[in-house]
Amino acid sequence: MAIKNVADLLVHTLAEVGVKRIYGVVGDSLNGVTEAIRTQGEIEWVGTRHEEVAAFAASGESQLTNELAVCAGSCGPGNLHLINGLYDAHRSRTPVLAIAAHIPSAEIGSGYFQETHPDQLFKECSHYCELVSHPDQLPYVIENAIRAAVGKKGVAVIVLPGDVALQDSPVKGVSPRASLLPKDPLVIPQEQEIQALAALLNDSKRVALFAGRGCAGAHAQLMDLAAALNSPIVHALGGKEHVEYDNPYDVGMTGFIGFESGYKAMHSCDTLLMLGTDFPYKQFLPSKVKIAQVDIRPENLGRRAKLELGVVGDIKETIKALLPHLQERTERNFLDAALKDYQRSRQALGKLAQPGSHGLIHPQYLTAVVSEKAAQDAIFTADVGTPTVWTARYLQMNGQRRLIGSFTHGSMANAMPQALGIKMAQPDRQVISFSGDGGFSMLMGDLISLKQHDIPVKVVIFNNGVLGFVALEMKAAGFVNTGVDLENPDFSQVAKSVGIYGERVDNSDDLPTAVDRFLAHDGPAVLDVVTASQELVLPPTIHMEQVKGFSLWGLRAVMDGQMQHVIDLAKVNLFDR
Ligand SMILES: Cc1ncc(C[n+]2csc(CCOP(=O)(O)OP(=O)(O)O)c2C)c(N)n1
Repeated sequence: MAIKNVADLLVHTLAEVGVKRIYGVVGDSLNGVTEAIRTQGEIEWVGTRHEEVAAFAASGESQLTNELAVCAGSCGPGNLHLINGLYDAHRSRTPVLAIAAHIPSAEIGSGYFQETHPDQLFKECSHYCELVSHPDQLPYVIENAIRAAVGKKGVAVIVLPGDVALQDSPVKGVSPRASLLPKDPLVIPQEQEIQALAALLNDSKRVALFAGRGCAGAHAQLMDLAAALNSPIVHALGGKEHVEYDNPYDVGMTGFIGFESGYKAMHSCDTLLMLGTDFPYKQFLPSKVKIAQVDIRPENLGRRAKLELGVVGDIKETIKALLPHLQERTERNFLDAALKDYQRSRQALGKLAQPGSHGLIHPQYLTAVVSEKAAQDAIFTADVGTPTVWTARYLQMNGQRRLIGSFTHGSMANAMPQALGIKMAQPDRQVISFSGDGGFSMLMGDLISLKQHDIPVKVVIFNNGVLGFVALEMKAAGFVNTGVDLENPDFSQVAKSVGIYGERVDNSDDLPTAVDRFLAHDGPAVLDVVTASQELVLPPTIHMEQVKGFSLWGLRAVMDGQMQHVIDLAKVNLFDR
C-alpha cells in the first residue's frame, strides 16, 4: 500500500497496531484522513451523528478489548464535541487515540473560522497531546501517541491541521508493531514491603478487604486472601464485575449507592486492606481503624485516607507474594457477622425488586428481569443516574459478563454510545445498554447510527419522566426540585421511526415476555419501560458517621431528604405494591 502523505502514514500506522475502526464525524479538515482510510481499506470508518458518541464508543470498545481504540473529529467544534467521551476514557484509564483535525496551519493564531486550540483543550484529559505542524514530526508523534495511550492507559490526542495531513509523508519507516505496543510490566512489591503488610495483617484480628477495579484478573488470589484472613470483601462500584461473583466472602458494596453491610464491615474491622481501589468518597472510609493500601499507582496511595502502610504493586502479584507469610487463623466471627448483615441487606433489596401492584414497574424489578434473561456472557452498560444504582445492585455478575459505565468521570449519556463501540468490537456477544430517559435523549440521535450501521445493541430505557438521580440529590440537600421533569415521547415509536425494533411496556405483568421478545430480536432494539419514579435510591439507614464531614445543616437536609423519600416510598408501598 502506497504511503503518499501524512494522513496515509497515520492511518497505516494505526492499522499496523491493530486498529480496526475509527469513530467520528467527517469534515473538511479531516478529508485527508478519511480519504486515507477509504483508499487503504484496512480500517473501517464508523460515522456517528455526534462526536461525543464517537469518543464514548471508542472508550467502550477499548474498555472491553484492552486495546487501542480511535475516534476523530474535524476542526474546532467537531473535535470539541469529543471532549466528554475523552475525559471518560482517560479517567477510566483505557487507551484511546483521538485525531483532532485542525484549521489550516498558516491560520493558527489568526482568529480563523472555527479556530480553537485542541492542543491546549485536550491537555487535561490526555497523557499526550501534540500539534503536528510539520511532516517531519512524523512518525514520532504518531508513535509517541500510541505508546502513551497504550502504555500509560489513557488518551492521546494528535492535532493535525488539514493541510499538513495532505503533505508528503516523510520517508522514515514506522517501528514494528511490538515496539509500538508496550506490554504491562509485572509490578511486585519489595520483600520488606510484603513482610510489613503480612505483619500488619497477622497482628489484626478483624481484617476487611475493600476491592476495586484494580482487582481485575485477580479473583482467585482475592478469594485465597479472604480465606486466609477470614475476611469479608467489600467492593467499590468499579470492582463489582471483578469481585462479586463466586465469592463466599462478598458483603456488598459501599458508597453513596452501596448498602449497609459493606459500610458496616469496613467500620467494624480493626484493619482495612484496600486493594486496587481509588474510591473517591472519603466520608465512607473509616477513620478509627488501621488502613493499608495496595495499588499499582503510587499516586493513589493515601490520597483518600490516612495509611498505616502503602504498597505499590499489582494486586494479583502482591497477594501471591503475601499469602505464604500469613498465619493460619480459625476465628471467623467477624466474617460470619458481616455475611449475616449482607444477607439482611440483600433480602431488603430483593423485596424491592418485585412487580408492583396495579402493574407499576419498579426499576429494580426491570433490572432483575433483564439480568435473569440476558446471556451468560452479556455485556452491560449503564447510564449515570439511577441506572447505575440499579445495575450495581441487581445485575448478576458471573465472571464472563461485563459492566461498563462512566464510573469515574460520571457523565450522563454514556451507556448507548459505549454499547455501540462494544458491539462493534464484540459482535458475537449480547450488548445491553441500561439508559436513563435523560441520558438516552441527550445523545438520542445516534439511535440512527445503530440502524445505519446495523449494530444490534439492545437499549433498555428507564422511562421515569424525571432526571431522577438529581431530583433525589435536590431533595437530600433540602432544595425544591427544579428543572428535573422530562416530557418524553414514546421512545418505542422513536425507535420505529428510525427503522428499528421498539416496544413500550407500562405494566409489570407484561415485562418478562416483552424482555424475551426484545432480547430475541435480531437487530438493534429499544425497550421503552415506563418505570416508577419514586424509588428509595440511597440506603434506608444513614449512619451518622456516614455523613460526617457534611455540615450540620447538610446533615439535617440529608435526613429530611431521606425522610421525604421514605414517605414517598411508603406511599408507593401502600398504594402501588
Ligand atoms: C453530562 C452530564 N450532565 C449532567 C449531569 C448531572 N446528572 C447526573 S445524573 C442526572 C440525571 C440522570 O437522569 P436520567 O438519565 O433520566 O436517569 P435517572 O436518574 O432518572 O434514572 C444528571 C442531570 C451529569 N452527570 N452529566
